[in-house]
Amino acid sequence: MGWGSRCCCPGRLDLLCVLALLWGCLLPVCRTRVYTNHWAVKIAGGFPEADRIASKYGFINIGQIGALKDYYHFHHSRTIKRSVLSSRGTHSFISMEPKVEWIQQQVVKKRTKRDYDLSRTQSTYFNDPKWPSMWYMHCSDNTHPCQSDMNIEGAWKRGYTGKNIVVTILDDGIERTHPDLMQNYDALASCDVNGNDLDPMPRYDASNENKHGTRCAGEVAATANNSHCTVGIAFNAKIGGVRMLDGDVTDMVEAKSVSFNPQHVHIYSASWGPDDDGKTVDGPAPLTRQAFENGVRMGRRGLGSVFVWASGNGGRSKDHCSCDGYTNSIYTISISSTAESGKKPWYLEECSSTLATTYSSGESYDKKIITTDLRQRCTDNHTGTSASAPMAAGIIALALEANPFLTWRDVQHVIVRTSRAGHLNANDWKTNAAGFKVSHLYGFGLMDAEAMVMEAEKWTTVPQQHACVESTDRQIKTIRPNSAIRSIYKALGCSDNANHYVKYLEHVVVRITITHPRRGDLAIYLTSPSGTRSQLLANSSDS
Ligand SMILES: *[C@@H]1O[C@H](CO)[C@@H](O)[C@H](O)[C@H]1NC(C)=O
Ligand SMILES: *[C@@H]1O[C@H](CO)[C@@H](O)[C@H](O)[C@H]1NC(C)=O
Ligand SMILES: *[C@@H]1O[C@H](CO)[C@@H](O)[C@H](O)[C@H]1NC(C)=O
Ligand SMILES: [Ca+2]
Ligand SMILES: [Ca+2]
Repeated sequence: MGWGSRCCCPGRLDLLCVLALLWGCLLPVCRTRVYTNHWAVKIAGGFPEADRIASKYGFINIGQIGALKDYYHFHHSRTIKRSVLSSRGTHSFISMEPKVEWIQQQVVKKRTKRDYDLSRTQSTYFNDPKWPSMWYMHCSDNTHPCQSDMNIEGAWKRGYTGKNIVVTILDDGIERTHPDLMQNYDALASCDVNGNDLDPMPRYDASNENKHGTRCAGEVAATANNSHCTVGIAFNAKIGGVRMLDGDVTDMVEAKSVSFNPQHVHIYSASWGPDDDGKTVDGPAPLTRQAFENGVRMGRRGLGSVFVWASGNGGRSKDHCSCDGYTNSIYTISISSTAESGKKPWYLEECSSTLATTYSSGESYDKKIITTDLRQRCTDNHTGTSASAPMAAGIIALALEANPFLTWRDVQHVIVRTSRAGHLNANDWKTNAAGFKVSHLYGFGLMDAEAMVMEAEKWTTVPQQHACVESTDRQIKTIRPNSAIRSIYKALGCSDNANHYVKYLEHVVVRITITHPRRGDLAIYLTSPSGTRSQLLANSSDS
């Protein structure tokens, strides 16, 4: 079964495991497909040719899909909007057109926002009313200090506040008229994929369902010292929003979003993903996979787009973030959360692809995240890994201001070198052969903004990436109940290649196909030559 495919016969799991000096995994899902009346089509020959073919078969050509050349978004208004059957009318003969290289009717993907419902003195003087209570920005001077500081003020004091850095939030919109956002709002970093226009304003309803993007945006770039609301971590950065979660999420919608204006946007922050239910295995389908690859290769004039991702909120369902192909990708920076106390939050998902951690909510008595809210308000109860990813995006913006020439891989290296275990509570901290402390809960630890800007200032770009690809004999092996297969595969690190053997390991991507009815019965480990053991998939008794 193909990896992008979401249909699922009982019992077949496809694993694609990724590890970034660390590790992770994914697999697809058992669910009925729901087809939309949108198609992604690849047509060579430019826009006029695409238009001609669209009208010949009764489609409307909505335009190129994000930055993907030759890929177009076609709409067919006479097809029903959501159907469990793929469309079969005369329009389906379009696939026979010689110029049509590839076509795919878009299916609805379930994507869940990563917050959850909840019903001092300081050294920098800002007149914003919420500043004194923004504990994670100046935690060392609180009456109840958190014991590790992300040193954001330290980065500010070195002159970095996000100037000339552009961040966009891929979510349910951004309230661009919010008094704390309008000054830094960047229309060029914003669009509305759901409404197919340029205005990312959220849709308002009684329950404020679409508050999530506006909350994330304020964490990054709320204006400082304007007597209003809060202070963003990169309060002089430009901030935009891509409205893409308020509608059917398809591969095409995701691809348009992650490839939106890649020569202008530097950092994309996403706090959503597949269901965190402990059973799902899902990840980017072909267009989005290609959009990620194009982003790191060509975005930011070849330095690579920076994609920051929330690691997931499925802790209570024993979800494992390796089963989420977005957080798990080597192209994304996957961010976990810790509570004020340094304790593991109840929603935290463990896995080896997590790179680092920022503060967020914890138990009900722990402080939460303070940020801008829908309807020009502020909130002091933003929560979950949703709150952690934008915080990381803001810190990365400070580092990119300190050194705008960091590549997407440099950014990951700088994070690994500067994050700290601090007081973060986990029973699996270990020091790997490269000398870094690492945990499946927190990656390389709590991010440190001041250390990051200092490291960025003096950073030399890492050497070119080399890929060493090895495969097994594809022999079928059976796992007997309550037993393990040891040493399924022993990698050689391309040791037979004099030029390209592995000297320094950056990422590992593991693809495994397993047929089994229940994800929770399985555990997969990867052990490094020096003995660092990474769990690629955790077994659990209840999923
Ligand atoms: C969360 O914050 C908002 C805005 O401040 C407030 O209206 C809401 O009542 C708060 N919810 C809880 C559960 O505290
Ligand atoms: C904020 O504005 C006040 C005036 O309202 C000023 O005294 C203070 O120095 C400013 N703070 C910073 C950090 O610029
Ligand atoms: C995972 O499997 C191991 C070995 O069978 C077992 O000891 C452990 O309790 C399991 N963990 C969970 C969470 O079920
Ligand atoms: Ca403010
Ligand atoms: Ca998850």
